[in-house]
Amino acid sequence: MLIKTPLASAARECEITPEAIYLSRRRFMSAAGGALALGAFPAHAEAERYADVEPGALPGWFAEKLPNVHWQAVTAGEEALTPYADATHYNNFYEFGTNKGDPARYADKLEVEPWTVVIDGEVAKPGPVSLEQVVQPHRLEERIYRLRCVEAWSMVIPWLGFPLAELLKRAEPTGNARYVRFETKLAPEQMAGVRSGFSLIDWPYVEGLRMDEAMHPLTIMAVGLYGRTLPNQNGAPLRLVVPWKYGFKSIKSIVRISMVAEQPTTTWESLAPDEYGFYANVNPQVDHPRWSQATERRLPNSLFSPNVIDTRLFNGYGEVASLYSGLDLRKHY
Ligand SMILES: Nc1nc2c(c(=O)[nH]1)N[C@H]1C(S)=C(S)[C@@H](COP(=O)(O)O)O[C@H]1N2
Ligand SMILES: [Mo]
Repeated sequence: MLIKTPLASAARECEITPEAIYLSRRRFMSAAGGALALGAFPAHAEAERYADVEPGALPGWFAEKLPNVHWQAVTAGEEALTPYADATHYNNFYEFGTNKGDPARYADKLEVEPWTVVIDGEVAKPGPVSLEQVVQPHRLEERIYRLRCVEAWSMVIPWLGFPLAELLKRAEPTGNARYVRFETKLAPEQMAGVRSGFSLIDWPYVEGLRMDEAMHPLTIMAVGLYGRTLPNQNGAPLRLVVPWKYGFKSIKSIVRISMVAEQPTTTWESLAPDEYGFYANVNPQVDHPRWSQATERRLPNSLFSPNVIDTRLFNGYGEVASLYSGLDLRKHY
């Protein structure tokens, strides 16, 4: 999503990523024995599925949720999960740099403990809440979703999270709440990409949803993936996941959730409004001005197995279509 330099950045990423993935695979293979010994998973099948995931200590707020997780609450059918190493080493998180390997390299600097989220705006119960308070009342569900980036690559990721609707209702939105605005943490001393000034983004990263989109049961707040907490590069400790929209809507490392009356100004829309819309629904018939959106590269891929598949309207989540009846999807891209 680098503005004006798409070819240069694409070439660079192709060269860098396979090496990063190769190295991390080797590391995970040697760690695989230890992952099972940790015994953090309630069911044998889950442990098998995620046997190659990096072992590590789990924070209390997460560990206490694991025995009651609703595994595979939503699946992607027969579609294979993207390997953990790819999902955690091919990332967009511009606060840590614009190359796909930068977040995995630099996001460990992000301090995620303690973490506070401010909930405010058109709500009866505003206030700062700790991460523990945000998560505590909710049962975690595993949602295996396709993630389709606007750059025409995609993955299949098993998130752990809960419906955003449940969290918003706790704050008791007023009748004036028509949109939800989300903000990412801004900590330049921890974020090499912010300090570099290279990406032209006016920080903090901001995203937004219409209230009915936010309340849709497919929209989740994610706190984990592959049976673990979120790695920093994937948006620890709390991020949005909206599977029928381009990946840039799924904002990471959230510190503020505001219910508002007016459509919020969002990061990519304000940077290049003719290229990135507020809605950003996945749509194979509405091309990006500089490339087609009809197909996508399902990662991992390579020169010899490009793994190109057709992109589907709403990323295959056709049940959201009723949210947009009467809306011209070409105009409101
Ligand atoms: N704060 C923040 N959130 C962000 C981004 C970002 O640069 N900063 N990139 C977005 C984009 S373009 C995509 S495709 C997804 C990638 O999520 P993943 O790295 O977990 O796959 O995160 C989204 N959320
Ligand atoms: Mo993206």
